[in-house]
Amino acid sequence: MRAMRIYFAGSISGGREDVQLYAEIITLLGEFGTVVTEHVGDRSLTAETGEDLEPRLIHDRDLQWLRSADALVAEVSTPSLGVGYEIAYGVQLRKRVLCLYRPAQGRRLSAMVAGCPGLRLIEYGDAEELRTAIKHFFSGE
Ligand code: 6IA
Repeated sequence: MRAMRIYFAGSISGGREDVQLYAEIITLLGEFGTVVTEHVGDRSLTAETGEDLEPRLIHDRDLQWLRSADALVAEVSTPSLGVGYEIAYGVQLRKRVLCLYRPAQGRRLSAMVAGCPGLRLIEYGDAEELRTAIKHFFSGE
């Protein structure tokens, strides 16, 4: 049986404040399958420099990876147009979609994610809750 392919989505142009967290999530996801977007957790990929590729190439390549994936996991605490777009695309393709959100004072998750029936939204506060959320999602609970 081939390993599950997991597309991880996290903010790039939207801000890289959580990049360390993305790297930790990617490591956790590695226990359940192959993460096809490891670069999202790469510190050297910043909002300013980004990848030195044409936007069209990035768009087409990322959507191809998403089509080839079994599941989409998105960290949505830092708002990102690209992550929102990928979530919508994943939901349309009827992929399994997990959104991970860290509530904090002064921010509110977009209703387009919070109210979307085609995805699973889990709020977490610490690394333990994050680990449990991911484990439950992949064990089908
Ligand atoms: O709107 P954002 O940039 O925050 O969107 C982030 C999401 O879109 C991530 O989950 C990625 O899958 C995808 N994405 C956006 N930009 C890139 C990129 N280079 N390379 C790979 N995936 C990307 C960024 C270059 C840019 C800063 C000019």
